[in-house]
Parts: sequence; C-alpha cells; structure tokens
Amino acid sequence: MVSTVYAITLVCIALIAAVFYFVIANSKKAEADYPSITKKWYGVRGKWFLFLITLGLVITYFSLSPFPIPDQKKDYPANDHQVVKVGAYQWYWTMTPDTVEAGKPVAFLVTGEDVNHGFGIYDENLKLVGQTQAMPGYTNKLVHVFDKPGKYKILCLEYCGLAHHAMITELTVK
Ligand SMILES: [Cu+2]
Repeated sequence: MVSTVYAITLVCIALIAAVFYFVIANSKKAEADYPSITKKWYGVRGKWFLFLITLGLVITYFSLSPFPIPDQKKDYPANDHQVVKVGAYQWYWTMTPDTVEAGKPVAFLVTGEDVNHGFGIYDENLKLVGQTQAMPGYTNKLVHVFDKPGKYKILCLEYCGLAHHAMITELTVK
C-alpha cells in the first residue's frame, strides 16, 4: 500500500513538473503573438469592465431600495409611531415600553449607556428581523413594522464583554 502511494505521488510530481516545463518552454515562442492577442482582448476587457460596473450598480440599486436604514435626522413622533426607548448596558437592556402593536410602525430609539452594543430583534424562529448599533453618545433610530404578533427576542449583536451572551430581553408584539 505504502509503495503504491509512493509511486502515485512520484507520477503526480512528474506530471506537474512536465506541465511546468511545457509552460516555460512555450512561453518564449508565444511572445511573438502578444501584440495581436492584446489588441483584441484589451478591447474585450474594457467592455467587460464596463459591463461589471453597470451590473454592480443595477444590483446595488435594486437590493438597497427601499433603503433599509431610516433617516437618522428625522424625528419619529409618537402620534404616528409607537416610540420605544432602548438603552444597552453591560449586560442588560432597558426598553420602554416593552410591548407594541403589530401592523403599526415602531420607532426604536437606541443608545449605548457604556460601550458599543448591537441591538438585534429576532422573531420566534430566531430569524433576525431588524438591527442597529447601540452607541454611547448617539441615538440610532430603527423603524420596523411587525407583521405578526408574538414574543420577539432582543439579543446583543456586538461582543461587549464577559456576559455579552446574557444580554437577552423580550419584546411582546400584540
Ligand atoms: Cu452588548
């Protein structure tokens, strides 16, 4: 068995060496053909580049509209939003109120009270439905409409110290 593997290894090494030899031996000859090849393929490369840029812009436009981040300069007044104030601490959340209604927009005003945290809302199947950063000195706004009533979990999305994993609370959607 060992000698068979040894023989196969030797054959493979010889094959790879032969490929290297072939490429090196033919690289000199091919240099004469370069001008005609480069003239043709540089044109193709330019068009391909433009195509990729255009494709990237189209994909970006359609995957980001509607833009998922709400306007941070806007106020989200309590008369047409359910406003929930969220504070992130090492290692717990404060959330007032902790119950909202389904079908109406909820504006979460999220801040970090000590270090950076990540405010993540998960549904009952632990699928992420919305998230924003919780940063000291800033109030980040997250607007979400809950389609389904239920118990949603709030988890921290940014490692913030020893008990990061224990930063769990619950949001009730009626
Ligand atoms: Cu945290």
